[in-house]
Amino acid sequence: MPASAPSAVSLSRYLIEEQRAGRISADLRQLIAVVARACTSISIAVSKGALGGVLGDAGTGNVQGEAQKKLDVLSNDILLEANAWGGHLAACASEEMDHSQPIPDAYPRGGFLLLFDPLDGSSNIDVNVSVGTIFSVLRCPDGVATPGDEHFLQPGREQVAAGYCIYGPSTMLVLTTGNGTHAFTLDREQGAFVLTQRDMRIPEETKEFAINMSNQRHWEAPMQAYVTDLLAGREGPRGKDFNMRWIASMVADVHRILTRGGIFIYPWDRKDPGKAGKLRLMYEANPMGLLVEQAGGAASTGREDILSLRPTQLHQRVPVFLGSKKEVEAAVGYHRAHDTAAA
Ligand code: P6P
Repeated sequence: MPASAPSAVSLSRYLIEEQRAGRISADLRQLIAVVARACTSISIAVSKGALGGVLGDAGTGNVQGEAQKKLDVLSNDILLEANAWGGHLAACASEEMDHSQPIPDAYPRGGFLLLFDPLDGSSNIDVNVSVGTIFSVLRCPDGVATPGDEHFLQPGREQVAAGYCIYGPSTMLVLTTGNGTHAFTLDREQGAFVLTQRDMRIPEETKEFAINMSNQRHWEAPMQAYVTDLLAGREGPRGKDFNMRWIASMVADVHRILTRGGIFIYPWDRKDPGKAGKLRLMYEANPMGLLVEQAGGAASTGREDILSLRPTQLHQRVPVFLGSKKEVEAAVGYHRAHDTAAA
């Protein structure tokens, strides 16, 4: 062994140590390594920007009714191709695909289900703002040879791994396998992710909130009351001034919160009353909720723990309040008080 300073811990070494400690299986270790390699390929494509011929719309739409960016489609393809031969998956599901996709018979299959938002925040791509990949790993139910959408419908607490890769000034992979939340930075020269922050912790208190204020007139009463009190600052009932940030890339807003605290909110609003919220439970709220909880934060719909929800549809949407534990509890308190008064 070299006598020099302790060597940097690569993602590969971290995962082997977790496997040796009995906290993850060899198959899960290898699945995460495949996803990380796919994220490295996406990072390379994203960083080319206009030079890569990958900006702008793909001219197609997804099941969400959203116009797909070229990079949405490319990122989705990269993740599917990387996992086809991985041998650790039984099926994949994606924001960009109407239904889940079993690993074809011609390819090796494994015991996990992988869900992902291949390029979250892609509306920011054309203005060069950070975007990211969000992923969630579930176990394929025993005895299911060819999983369908219904086999993905497991509560967020069943996740065996969750993470995101943020493509910003640096590319970072933030990961949990249920033993804390850890950050790895891509060393482009080595082509490897290096552990740069072990055990991220979200401060319980915060003075920073993230929300799209343009929707304020569409929110329900407890949401109006909660934000009004935030804006009242130290003269108001909260007794302190708050700052606001909104990047409109969930990965970037959540990464800031994991790094320095805050509360991220995308509540239900009356703009489209039939929708429970904007963000998707299975491949946005659940993985982000697990990462945040593992870092000492909280994740709620405003009324229920996100990770305890029993999913009913692959692309279902939920209201999202996540981040600093005491601030999420404060927001939930406004909703609870409203519901009690209305009962
Ligand atoms: P709005 C991106 O489209 C996304 O799904 C999240 O990444 C982000 O937090 C949210 O939508 C932004 O929504 O309504 O502010 O554009």
